[in-house]
Amino acid sequence: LAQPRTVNAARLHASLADLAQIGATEGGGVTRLALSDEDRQARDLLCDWLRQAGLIPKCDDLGNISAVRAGREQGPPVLLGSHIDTVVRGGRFDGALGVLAALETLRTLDDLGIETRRPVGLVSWTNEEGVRFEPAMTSSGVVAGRFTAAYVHDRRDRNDHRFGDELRRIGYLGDPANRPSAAAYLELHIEQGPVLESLGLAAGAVGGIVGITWNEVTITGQADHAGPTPMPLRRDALTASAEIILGVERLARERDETAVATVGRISAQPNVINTIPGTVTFSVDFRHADPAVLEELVARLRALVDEVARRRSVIANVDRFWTSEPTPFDPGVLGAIRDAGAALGIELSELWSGAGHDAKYLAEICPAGMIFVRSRGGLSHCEAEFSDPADIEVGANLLLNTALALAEVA
Ligand code: HGY
Ligand code: MN
Ligand code: MN
Repeated sequence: LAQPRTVNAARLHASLADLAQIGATEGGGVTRLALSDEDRQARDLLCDWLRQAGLIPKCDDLGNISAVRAGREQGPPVLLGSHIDTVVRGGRFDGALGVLAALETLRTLDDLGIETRRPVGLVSWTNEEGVRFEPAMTSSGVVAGRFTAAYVHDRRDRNDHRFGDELRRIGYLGDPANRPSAAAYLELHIEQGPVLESLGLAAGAVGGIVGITWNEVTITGQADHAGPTPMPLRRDALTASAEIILGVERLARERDETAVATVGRISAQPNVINTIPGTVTFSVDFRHADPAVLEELVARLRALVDEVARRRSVIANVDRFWTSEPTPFDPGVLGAIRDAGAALGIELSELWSGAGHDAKYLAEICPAGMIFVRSRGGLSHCEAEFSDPADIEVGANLLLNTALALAEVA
């Protein structure tokens, strides 16, 4: 890079603050679930910003919104993006930072009158979080050919609303012809973990994403009266689940210091004070960088469930419904990020992501990479999620200059 360029940080911070108003929670976070009214408002705002930047937003059949700034040559763009959907009472930076830093990159290219050889594009992926509609990263997954649009459109939320119907309801059921293409993909994201803070670094180059597998466990016992039913006669689905859940935690703790297991979602039926729970459903999220360990954790889960079910005379089912294999990112993109760091005088560490990202699926169809920005306290998926404005500026400048290198600035 001749000389590194820099973003208009004030404009980026203003856009982050504006977007964070949509779905703002009283604790200073954001709830903006995929295909909700808040998601629609955020999409409308993003499309307005894209038009104000002289771009034409396009929407595909999964609701992915993209826009491309022309390069000297035709062809697939260097695609920059992330997601604007959030978890429940999540933070204002998870996803939003990557989409708005991509927007800031496009705005800055115009401010500086820069012409690139390749087009540079922005994308906002629908339903990265997979919270309202499980699993996660469904819409980048369709573009990468890992899910069909029909499978994703048929996913249902807890109120039995169908993904495809909700997409139409908010007015963002677009055309398959508008699915974004990419010559390369780059995503700026908050780390959502403690590593950069422990190293005292503002940003990092991401080497890859760990493997993730999502399971749903269903335990069926016998609903019964809380009073007249003696303890030895009970087939309590919730106490059986409780034993399994503590076993799941033990599985990860005893495996090694990087294995993680989370039971994040649970529902007990009929969920009333004086009835022994008859049916309990809960999620089990395993993550590890080694695919063999992921398989071992699932095998141990199945053995644990079978043992508890037999001993407690309940019926158990484990449905392993999503697996995202460990994904190393492209060495060429990683090198471009490091070069941008050197040109900007920014010390970078290389680290892997424990969180899933759409970049995982893009890595299956083009050279892909990610840049991380430090998270205060390593916190994320909570209202306390925070990244320092100075760190955000560092991340956005890294994104801008890496994108320029990948797009071959004139
Ligand atoms: O689950 C994840 O890691 C991501 O936040 N969807
Ligand atoms: Mn995210
Ligand atoms: Mn997230």
